[in-house]
Amino acid sequence: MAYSYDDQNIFAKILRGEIPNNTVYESDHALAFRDIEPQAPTHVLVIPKGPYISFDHFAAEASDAEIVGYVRAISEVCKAEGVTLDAGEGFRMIANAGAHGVQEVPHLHVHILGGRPMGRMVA
Ligand code: IU
Repeated sequence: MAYSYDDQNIFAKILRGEIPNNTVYESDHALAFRDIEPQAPTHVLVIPKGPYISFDHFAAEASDAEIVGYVRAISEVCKAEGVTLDAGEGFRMIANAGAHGVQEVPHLHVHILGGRPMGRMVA
């Protein structure tokens, strides 16, 4: 199925500054903010600034600079939240995609969850 990016999605509005958010990190290529319904002591969403719906879309279409910037942003968030293996107890990263992935907001976002042991992954 062909995709088309909806620039009225809530994260696009956040990126344009039309809706406030609780930013924890920002760079040229990425923005990270706290999830409004946190599922763990640390629950941060990391989004690329470009118009990408899902991780596969991003991985196929983004420039090398965008990809490196996004991955580094995830690293910086994990460090700032104290959940890295070096400074903390680890974390879970989730990127839901599409209907079967139960993706609510159609702009790529990685969930960084930490601060407590997660449950075993089940589908
Ligand atoms: P999902 O991976 O698309 O299912 O998750 C969307 C997340 O976005 C979910 O955890 C919401 O709580 C979160 N969220 C948010 O942080 N701010 C918002 O304005 C909206 C959703 I709408």
